[in-house]
Amino acid sequence: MWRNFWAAVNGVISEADIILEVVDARTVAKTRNLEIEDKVRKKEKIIIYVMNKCDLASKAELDKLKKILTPSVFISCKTYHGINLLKERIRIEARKKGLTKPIVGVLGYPNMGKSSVINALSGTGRVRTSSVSGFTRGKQYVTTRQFYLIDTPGVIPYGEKDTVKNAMVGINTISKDPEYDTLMIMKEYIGMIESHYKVPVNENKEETLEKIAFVLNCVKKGNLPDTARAAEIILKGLREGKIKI
Ligand SMILES: Nc1nc2c(ncn2[C@@H]2O[C@H](COP(=O)(O)OP(=O)(O)OP(=O)(O)O)[C@@H](O)[C@H]2O)c(=O)[nH]1
Ligand SMILES: [Mg+2]
Repeated sequence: MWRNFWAAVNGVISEADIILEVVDARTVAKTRNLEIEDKVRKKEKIIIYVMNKCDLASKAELDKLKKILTPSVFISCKTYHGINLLKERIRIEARKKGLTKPIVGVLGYPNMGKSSVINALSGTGRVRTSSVSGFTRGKQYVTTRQFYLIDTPGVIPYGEKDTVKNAMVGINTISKDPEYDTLMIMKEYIGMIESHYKVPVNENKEETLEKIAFVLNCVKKGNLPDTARAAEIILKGLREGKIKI
């Protein structure tokens, strides 16, 4: 993990010609980082918004976003949707600056798919990916015929503690308190988890979690609901897109 987040981010921005900000297409507003965007602009570098995991997002939402953020490319590293468009977009932006082989830095929160984007762009499994957030530990350089790519560890800026966001999109895959995180998500996104498990929405979220535990067959001795285990399953379902955001 980078010790000094901003020093590291600044370093990559200085080094690169183009920055790909990788965000989760399901929750773009929550997974983009305005401070990073501001720094990229101040250094007069080019930013391309890369909405990844669009295989998990709703098309109507994506169409709306397309108009707001430019230049943006919607991709899926799972289905390879949009990868050629992304390559083309990088080439177009590079040409505007007179560059033939640009240095492309990839930034974003943990678990957004930065390393997967590098692999998709290079056409090889050059860097390792993982469903555990905070997997990439240091900067990694990958050279392809067209680009110099820099993979970076996704880091949450110090002080940012949006539990709901972090748990829901897997920015933080190792939750310190899965039950608490799940209850908070249920409070913020009324009905999202309930409708997936076909249980009624109830003011009392603890009761709902108990019901879901039974649905999931998470039961402890004495036929008691194992809400901690149920919460872990729910958070995993959200991260992996099984539960629709
Ligand atoms: N469904 C889906 N999953 C994806 C996609 N891209 C990446 N993933 C998954 O998301 C997880 C994180 O991917 P990584 O590429 O390791 O993410 P990262 O941003 O490099 O993560 P850190 O190195 O931890 O910061 C992995 O389990 C990937 O398989 C995508 O387009 N769709
Ligand atoms: Mg990575």
